[in-house]
Amino acid sequence: MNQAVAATAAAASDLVDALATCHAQPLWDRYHRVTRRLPAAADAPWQWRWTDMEPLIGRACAEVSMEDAERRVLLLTHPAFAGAVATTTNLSSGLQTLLPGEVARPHRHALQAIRYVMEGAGAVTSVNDHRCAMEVGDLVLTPAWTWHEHIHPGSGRVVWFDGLDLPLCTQLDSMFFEIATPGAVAVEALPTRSASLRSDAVPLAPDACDAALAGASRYRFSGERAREALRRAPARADGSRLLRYVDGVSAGAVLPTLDCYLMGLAAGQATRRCRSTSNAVCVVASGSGRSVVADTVIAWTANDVFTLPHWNWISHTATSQDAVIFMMTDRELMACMGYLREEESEP
Ligand code: GTQ
Ligand code: FE2
Repeated sequence: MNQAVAATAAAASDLVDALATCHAQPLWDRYHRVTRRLPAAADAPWQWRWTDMEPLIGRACAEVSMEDAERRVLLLTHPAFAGAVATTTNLSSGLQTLLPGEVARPHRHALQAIRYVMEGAGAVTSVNDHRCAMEVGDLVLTPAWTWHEHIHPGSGRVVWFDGLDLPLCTQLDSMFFEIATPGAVAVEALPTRSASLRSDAVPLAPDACDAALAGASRYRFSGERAREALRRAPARADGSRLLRYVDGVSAGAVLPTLDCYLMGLAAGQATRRCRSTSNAVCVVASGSGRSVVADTVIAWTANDVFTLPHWNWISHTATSQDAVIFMMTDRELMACMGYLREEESEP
């Protein structure tokens, strides 16, 4: 190092130290560490196999009573977010189980959540006292600040996938929580912002669309209707069919932070490779297949859960006739923030 360069470096470091005493930093020497060229998801794609989780659900039912649990949920937590409850960026999820006769008491929170039923029937989720029946394939919404309880007057255990925006809500420090007291007043959810409809997805409205009715059907999408609509949806160029669950009033995403889809795959035909700044958690509704997520191959079958972290090239191929995947994404969140970027290429 010549003297002039050394003197400049010493002066720079002196300036850095002087800035530090005032809790300031120079941007110029760290610009490309602060402003990265590309997203780089913290988490690798991950899979929670039903064959691994099912016995643990059985154990939780045997070992944990609803007197001891606000909710009997096995959280699906990715190791890359150690210490935080996150399944992938912005999204958390879990497997919740209710046994016949059990009640998960009413509460409400700022967190926004969806429930997708994986096993059983006969349970009911009350959303602001509107009773939403829960059987396999049903989707139930619990928007921010709506009272919700789960009860199971039927027979056989009911297992469902819980999807929430917990990591985002934590990051924004916007968490509120209350347990219901007698006479608690309900606030109905507002319609979501009407948004960028995917041109290649068929919209599926809730069981009833009239927000003025504000009935259970506003918060529920029956699995039977969804499967029927998926069968009728036109196949895209790669043979897949896509359904988007939409708000009955706005025809936008079901919730401001959670945007849900149902995708049917044609056996043996790889979907067009795509990548997105949005993240997804997938629940295999039926059938089997494999998904390529960057360099990772995930072989999946019914009730497996796996993640599609952002900005990985993704393609899915069914190995059975009836392959259907439920997807919870933060796509609408990213679109509203101005951060949604999506690309497609041939397989
Ligand atoms: O069912 O109300 O997985 O409040 C996490 C938080 C489920 C619920 C979760 C919750 C719930
Ligand atoms: Fe809750």
